[in-house]
Amino acid sequence: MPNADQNDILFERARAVIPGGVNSPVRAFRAVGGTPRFIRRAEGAYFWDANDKRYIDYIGSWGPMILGHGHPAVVEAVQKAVLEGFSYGAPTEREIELAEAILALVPSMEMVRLVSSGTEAAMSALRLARGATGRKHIIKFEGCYHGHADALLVKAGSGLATFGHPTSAGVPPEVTQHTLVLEYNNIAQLEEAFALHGNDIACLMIEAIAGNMNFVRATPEFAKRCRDLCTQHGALLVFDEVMTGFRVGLHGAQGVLGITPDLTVLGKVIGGGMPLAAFGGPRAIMEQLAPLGPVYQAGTLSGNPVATACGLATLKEIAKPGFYEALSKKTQSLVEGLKAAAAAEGQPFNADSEGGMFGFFLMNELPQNYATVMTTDNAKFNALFHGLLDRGVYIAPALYEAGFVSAAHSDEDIAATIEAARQIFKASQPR
Ligand code: KE4
Repeated sequence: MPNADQNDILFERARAVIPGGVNSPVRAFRAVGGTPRFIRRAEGAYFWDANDKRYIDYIGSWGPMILGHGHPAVVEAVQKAVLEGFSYGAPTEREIELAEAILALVPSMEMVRLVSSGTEAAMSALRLARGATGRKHIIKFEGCYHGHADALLVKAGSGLATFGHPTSAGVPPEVTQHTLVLEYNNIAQLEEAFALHGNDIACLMIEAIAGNMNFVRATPEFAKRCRDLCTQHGALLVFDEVMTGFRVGLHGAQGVLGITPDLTVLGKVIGGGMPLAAFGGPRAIMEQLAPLGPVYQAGTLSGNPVATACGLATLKEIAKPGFYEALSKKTQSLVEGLKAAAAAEGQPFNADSEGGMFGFFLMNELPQNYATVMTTDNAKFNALFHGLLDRGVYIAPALYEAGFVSAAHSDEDIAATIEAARQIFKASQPR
């Protein structure tokens, strides 16, 4: 009897006690099929599954592991922190240090509140925007994901005047009735929405480089219109940088685009792999938050001393001179290599990257919106995903997810990835 696949065994056990066998849906491989890999350990650019098979990791915990797994300075900081205590439920100096470090790197923020997940940060920023403006309506874009707070689990209504409908059971339509869902990069729609509802809009929330539809950039014109229309109508511009913050560059997507949002939502990298996220902005807005102001927000583990130690140690490393130049160069070499491999085999393919974040599409264009991304041939993507997985390369198990390169990925890892993809492109040649 060949060695039983330990991932199958664990998956069966997991499904008996955890819905779908996972604690976050995308991990279940339902979009790509097959058995999720149960990871036993990780180091640098790699992790090993339950069969002790090694993979080059392009998930990086969906963004946080920008230094790679187990960076010595981060491990040391966490080990020291846990010996001082896991959690106090009282303020600590380290929370001040992390807040100061974030504010030094995100000039649009004068104050920041630490929380434990991107969902919590986006949800809180939304409540703050509504509280600070006294308005109810919000704008989001199809293809952007801001966590699973009820008001943000919305799909587009039938037209501009109509508001969104819930994308999830358990979300009453009353909760999403104030959420307008527009097409990403569609300036005409944006202008119409503000013309119709401008004075009732509390905020516009956007991923300025959208990693939840793989990798779609807001055009500079679109991003500027979002900024200008929010200013003109007194709505707050909220950049959800949970994924792009400290990932696409030291100053995030707002640094790449040169746009100053009113509020910024952060997560992933700032926690270095521990549960930590944040939201922040100008003092006048942030001081609307409890305990100073009327907008309530709280959290047992907010600013957790171990998570803040992990985040601080991570930020210290990425703030070092040359970090992003080296990371960007490595990511670009991956993207250019994949494009060349696909072209050599006559496969429709395009890709883009910024800093340590990349995306690719099995089409020759770079999509500008969600509808175009979703025209991807699922079967072709799944074949590529599993072909890479079999060759020890782990990319996102869904075509609408971005990829992440860490400082630990070597040139050899990049070359091996490109070669693996070339073999798959070649094999999928029409005979
Ligand atoms: P969390 O609640 O998962 O920490 O963050 C929610 C969130 C908010 N905003 C953006 C732009 C995000 O990308 C996310 C979470 N990203 C997904 C990956 N696309 C996390 C992976 C998962 O859901 O398991």
